[in-house]
Amino acid sequence: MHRVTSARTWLAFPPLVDTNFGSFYPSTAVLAAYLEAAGIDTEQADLNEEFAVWLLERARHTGGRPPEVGPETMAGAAARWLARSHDSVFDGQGRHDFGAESPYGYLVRLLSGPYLVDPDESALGPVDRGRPVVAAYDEFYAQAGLASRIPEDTSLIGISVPMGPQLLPALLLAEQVKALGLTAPVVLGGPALSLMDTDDLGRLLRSHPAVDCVVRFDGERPLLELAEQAVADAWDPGGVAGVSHLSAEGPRHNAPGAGPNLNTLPMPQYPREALSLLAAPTLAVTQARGCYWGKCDYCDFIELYDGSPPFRGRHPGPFLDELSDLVERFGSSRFTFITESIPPAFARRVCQGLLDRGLDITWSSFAMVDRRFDRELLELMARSGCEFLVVGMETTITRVLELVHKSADREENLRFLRDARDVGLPLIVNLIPDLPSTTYEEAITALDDVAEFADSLRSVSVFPFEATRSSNVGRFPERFGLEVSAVGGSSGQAQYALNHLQNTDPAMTPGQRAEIHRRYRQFAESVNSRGYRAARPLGAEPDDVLRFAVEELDLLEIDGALVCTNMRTRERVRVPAKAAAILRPYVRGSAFTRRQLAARAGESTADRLFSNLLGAGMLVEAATAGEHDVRV
Ligand code: B12
Ligand code: SF4
Repeated sequence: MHRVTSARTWLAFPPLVDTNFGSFYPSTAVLAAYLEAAGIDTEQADLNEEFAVWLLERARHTGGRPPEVGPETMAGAAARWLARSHDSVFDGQGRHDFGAESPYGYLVRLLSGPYLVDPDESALGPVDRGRPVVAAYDEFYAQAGLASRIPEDTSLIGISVPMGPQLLPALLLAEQVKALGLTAPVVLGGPALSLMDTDDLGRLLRSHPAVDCVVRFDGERPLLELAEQAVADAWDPGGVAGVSHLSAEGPRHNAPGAGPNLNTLPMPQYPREALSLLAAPTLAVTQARGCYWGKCDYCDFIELYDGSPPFRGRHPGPFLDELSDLVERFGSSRFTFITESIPPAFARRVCQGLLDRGLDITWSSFAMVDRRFDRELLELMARSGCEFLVVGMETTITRVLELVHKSADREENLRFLRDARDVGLPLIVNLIPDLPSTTYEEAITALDDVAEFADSLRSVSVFPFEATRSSNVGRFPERFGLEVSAVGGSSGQAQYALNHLQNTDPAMTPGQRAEIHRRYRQFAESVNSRGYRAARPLGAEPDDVLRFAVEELDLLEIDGALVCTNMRTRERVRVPAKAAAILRPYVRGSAFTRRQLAARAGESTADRLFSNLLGAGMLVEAATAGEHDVRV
């Protein structure tokens, strides 16, 4: 086979990371910078963002009924509504407003739900072409115009797979690229592959010949070496540290070498054209690889850097320089720090540096509860633009925290919550209701503890416990009171079923666990929905003039019943057929009063309908009865 010999690498970020819509994930930018510094041209393709746009177009072209989306689901409502309100997720300049801060961005994420595939065992075998989701991805790639976008003289194609749900689309992309007749080797890398068991990786390589090799852990050095081999027409992945490939004898997994010193890395090369399409991207700046604590037994984050020291941090100076550079070059103002948990000493110096340089940005970061985040430092962080910290608190039960080797105990956790509240530093608190050995009573106590601070939290995320095979808990389940079993629930939280260890935890009965999950979720929902629940219109008087909030509503008729979804407040009500018939004259936006409704339906029915619709945010005030009519 004749190989091309130009020094050009094409790097792609495939779907599906819906939570990254509207932003640019940094892996390709970081790798491109490293290759470019060594004289290798690179091109980057954010196919994940393109997939979001494709979904929106598909919703439009199918009249809001894409074939994979059930019409009664929230995704179905999102498809119908976005098909007619397409502009709501673009800004005045046509840039994507899909991110977490956009009021309707969540609808694009909802729309992508049916395409999210959590890879299980079946991902290791050949692709099942009968699956509708496979056909959808094939269709997406077909219209993406890969043939004209990947230069013919490309010497290497890299596909970045940080998250589990990207695995299937990445494998399909590899096949598509090979089907174009390109001879460039296809290399996959990213955390989803680094965390994969090597036996599984071997099976994957055997059944996916379109993948020439996989890079595990830090990508810079192995990718450069592979790219240089490809350019020199001397392809030999077996000679590169950190690479898994299929040799004549079967799958081979080379031990990884040490990753680069983060202080010597060039600045990430974010592609200007891709960023110019985004209304308010959050850019990522590397703070560290590895965690300065690194002891929590259920944690996978610390498993990502085999071959390297457990913690590599950056100096505050170059970190601040990178922030200044990104502000200057792209006008960016929102950043996320890439770190498992920001070290307090680093935070102090960077926050002071931000204030000294007058850098007007907002930033967010993972952090762990550490007594060195005292009230004064938390206040400095808030002042320097910290939009929020994501804190993996998990629980407040000291016994359990000690068992899994978390750093803080109950008192420290509560102190942290109190100080953050008092200085106005918003927190996103992650909770795991059922860390190994947690009893029902303990789970309730922890919930009560955190609920005390509900008003001051930005949001709460609940992650039912999931033992991953690549963590200490997965390797030594008996130390944590877990019984390995053939069956056992997977919450889907890791979104990577392949890495799930089936187990049962006898500390709670299945019924208790379900009840605990329900209570935690209810708590999280009550905190998280505060921001978007509308203030209710009054409508208390019989002659108050109201109408359906048609601009915000999706209405679906099923056998005469009406399913109303408010796309802004995310609320949904099902109006039975009889009541729907009474409301029919008004569902297109005509104004009406309770008195008018009572005349048609009787006092008590009108009262009930009114309070249900008002309670669920389906009605708004209108100017005058009968004069307002908005097209649905
Ligand atoms: C920040 C973050 C996010 C952010 C990303 C925002 C951003 N950065 O722009 C958001 C919020 C989107 C996110 C979402 C999720 N995340 Co996340 N995230 C992270 C985190 C903490 C950092 C990611 C990052 O920016 N890294 C910096 C880049 C430069 O590093 P990198 O991607 O690892 O790339 C390096 C190497 O992997 C390699 N490499 C990468 N690509 C390629 C390609 C080639 C060809 C080669 C050779 C090498 C290579 O080289 C790079 C340089 O060394 C990681 C943990 C971590 N420390 O990496 C988890 C992590 C990636 N996330 C994880 C998970 C589970 C999720 C979610 C699924 C969680 C959930 N249940 O909702 C969701 C995704 C859901 C979805 N479908 O949308 C897991 C993935 C595990 C797995 N097997 O799937 C990780 C590893 C954390 C963990 N251990 O649990 N996440
Ligand atoms: S603090 Fe967070 S990242 Fe660090 S070891 Fe614990 S869970 Fe993992």
